[in-house]
Amino acid sequence: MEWLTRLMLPAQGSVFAGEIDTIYMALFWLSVVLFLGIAIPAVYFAWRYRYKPGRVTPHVTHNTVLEIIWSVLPLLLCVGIFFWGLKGWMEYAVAPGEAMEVQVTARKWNWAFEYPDGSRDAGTLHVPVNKPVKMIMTSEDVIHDFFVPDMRVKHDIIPGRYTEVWFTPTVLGKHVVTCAEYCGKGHSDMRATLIVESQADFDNYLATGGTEWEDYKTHMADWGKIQWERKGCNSCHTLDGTRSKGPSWKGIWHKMEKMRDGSVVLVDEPYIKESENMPQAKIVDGFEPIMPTFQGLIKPHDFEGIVALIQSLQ
Ligand code: HEC
Ligand SMILES: [Cu+2]
Repeated sequence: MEWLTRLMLPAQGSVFAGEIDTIYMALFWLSVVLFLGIAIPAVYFAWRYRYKPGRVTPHVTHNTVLEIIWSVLPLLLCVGIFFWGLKGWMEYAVAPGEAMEVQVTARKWNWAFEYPDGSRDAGTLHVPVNKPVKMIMTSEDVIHDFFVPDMRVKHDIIPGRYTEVWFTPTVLGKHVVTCAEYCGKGHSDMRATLIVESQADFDNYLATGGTEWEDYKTHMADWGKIQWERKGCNSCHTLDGTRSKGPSWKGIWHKMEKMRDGSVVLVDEPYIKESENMPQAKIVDGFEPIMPTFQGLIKPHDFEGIVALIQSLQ
């Protein structure tokens, strides 16, 4: 009957997909048996006891044995199904502690994902294979619903509140994420792609903040510009030579920069690194020592991008 399961249900992409399918198919077969067990006798009896002139229906009031059977059996069945479902629900209600947390923001009509390291993406959700992931979800407008059929997870997302869902993906490749709560005109377009990949690919993905690795290597300066905006360097540094609260980055690469104390420093990678981590160590002549430290806030690849950006501004 495995083929029928495959015909009726989407691919099994997570650890608990198999278990959910088992209970689903069990309920399906139970329904088939009950349906046939009721419908066939009903049709048969309608024919067998059809109207015939002169036939008198005997007067039957009740049948205690039969009534007990048809009350107690369904009761036991329902209680059994309840506890079977409850067991699964308990297992999947709470994510394991080591699960990676992804912040999901749903809005009319797209999805935004944010990873523990601050990387963000819209429309694609990357997760490493065989590791539990936990979605912490909220909505910016109306009620949406995070539904990944292959993972057998589906959960409402409510504005002003956080809801959670977790799963452990087991199948590499692309899976569909869709909204399962009618949320207006664009509801049917509200889709995203879940990409399950190896830990190494996932690490690369995070390292490049959502761009392809090859892409990133050739567009490092673009990545630097994104960091310049995201990390707030743009509030004090311009890229076009205009003086702001800090020196513009245009033309500073490999320049001999004059410091407040009269010394002269070559603007190279170590100097940029020092400016980022210990901005007070050397103060550029003519500027105030107001730059905050970014120690620990700029990942190595973000730094590479910033350096590439500064190099590109000749
Ligand atoms: C609050 C304003 C402010 C922000 C935000 C800021 N800086 Fe600065 N930065 C300055 C000032 C002022 C100077 C010059 C004085 C000094 O050397 O500390 C400076 C100097 C520098 C220098 C040396 C420039 C030169 O011409 O020698 C580098 C490199 C630099 N900042 C990088 C960054 C990076 C990277 C970021 C963002 C991650 C950043 N800054 C964010 C104010 C800021
Ligand atoms: Cu929606």
